Amino acid sequence: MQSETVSSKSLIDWGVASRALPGQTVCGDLHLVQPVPFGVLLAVVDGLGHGDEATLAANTAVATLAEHSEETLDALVERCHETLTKTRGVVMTAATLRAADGQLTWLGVGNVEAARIRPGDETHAPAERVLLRSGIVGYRLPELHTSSQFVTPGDLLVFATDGINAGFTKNLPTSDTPQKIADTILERHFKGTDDALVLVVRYLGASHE
Ligand SMILES: [Mn+2]
Repeated sequence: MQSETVSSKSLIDWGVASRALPGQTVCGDLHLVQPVPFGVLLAVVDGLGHGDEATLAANTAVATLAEHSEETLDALVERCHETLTKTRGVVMTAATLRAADGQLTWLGVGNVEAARIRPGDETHAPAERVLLRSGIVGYRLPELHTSSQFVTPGDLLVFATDGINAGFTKNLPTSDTPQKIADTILERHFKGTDDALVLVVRYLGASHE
């Protein structure tokens, strides 16, 4: 018999791949994977435009999320909206994964795609996609409504900014590591006209060792 400590370390496995717009040295797309007492906070942020100003906006958003990571997603997005008013703003999708029962809650403002994929699903169609409401954090917020669902061990969450072509969930090598899956998506679907970032998270299950 052993006591089980739930930590975000055993909750997920993840990997990220990103690339700047050709000719730029910095990428304005950033991610956050932050352990919180109840599980983990995940976010992908796309600073508007590219270059230093986009990176500044994205950095500000990620720092705000990290600083207040225990708050609800709506509260976090509102905080980002306040801290980003003097920047170009960002689009973002943020999610929390609760260790106790695998509840996923997510929220998207603008066009950072997020999909839940069940490995072995031959249709390769995402089981769920985050509902994206148009808006810009720091400039114009839509009404914020989170949605929740329960994930199953082995499920993948894939976040992608708009520097990645639509259709990135097709034919994924789902048995690869999250890092390899992220690299594969970037390789196959990088548009080349914008910064791009892919975050891949595999839910391992609350009691995973
Ligand atoms: Mn973009």
